[in-house]
This record gives sequence, C-alpha cells and structure tokens, in this order.
Amino acid sequence: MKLLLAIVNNDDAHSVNTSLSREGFSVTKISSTGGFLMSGNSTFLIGVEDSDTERAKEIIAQNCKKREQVVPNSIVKGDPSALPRAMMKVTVGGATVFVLNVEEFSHL
Ligand code: 2BA
Repeated sequence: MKLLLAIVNNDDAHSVNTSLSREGFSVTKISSTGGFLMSGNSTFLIGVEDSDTERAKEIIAQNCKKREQVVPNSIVKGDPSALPRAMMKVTVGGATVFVLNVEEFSHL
C-alpha cells in the first residue's frame, strides 16, 4: 500500500477531490500553506493499493492546471524590504506528489 501526499493549488482542489472520490478513492484534504508564496494550497492524503497508484496520480494530473502568477521580486530574493518592488512571474499549479510506502494501515 502507498500513501500519496499531493499538494495542489486551491483553485484545483475541488475538482481533484470530487474526481478522486467519484472513482472510489478515499481522500483526506488538509488546508496548507506554500512556504514560498505563503498562500493557501491543499494537501491531499490518499491511501491506495499499489496497483491504483498510477491511476490516482493520473486523476490528480488531469485536474491540476499550471498557470503563471505575478509576485513581487522581493519574495524571490528573500528580502521583503527590497525596493523598488519589481514583479516577476512564477509558475504555480500542477501538483507536487510524494509517494510513500505504508507499513501498516488499520481502521480501529
Ligand atoms: P510554494 O512553496 O508556495 O511554491 C509555489 C511555486 O513557487 C512553486 O510551485 C514554484 O513554481 C515556485 N517556487 C517555489 N520556490 C521557489 C524559489 N525558491 N524560487 C523561485 N520559485 C519558487 P511548485 O513547485 O509547483 O510547488 C507548489 C507547492 O508545493 C509549494 O508552494 C509547496 O507548498 C509545495 N512543494 C513543492 N515542492 C515541495 C517540496 N520539495 N517539499 C514540500 N513541499 C513542496
């Protein structure tokens, strides 16, 4: 068994959630915050049989769109007081997925 940790943009979270559930995956959604942009995203915990891992990843990929976001250059340089605040584009969206081996799974 595997545990998928999938970090997705909040704009895609609803469709990821409903698409996974529709195909019978059990999902826990946690509200999270990206360390770089410091904006909200969603982290899904999905316990799956090994043979279903690829299908779960496929569903996540189908529902997560990459998009560009304009952020102050100072975020990128790590100096919030930097002036002038030039803007730059950062690619956001898609999904960041970790696949972990599960040692034990139980409903107690
Ligand atoms: P954030 O940390 O808010 O990052 C949002 C997007 O900003 C990233 O998208 C990436 O395109 C860009 N970015 C991040 N760090 C950067 C940097 N130092 N310089 C320039 N651009 C940077 P993604 O890579 O798709 O990541 C989306 C979210 O997934 C991240 O939100 C974070 O919450 C999570 N994430 C990504 N990689 C991770 C990792 N290795 N470990 C834990 N969480 C991760």
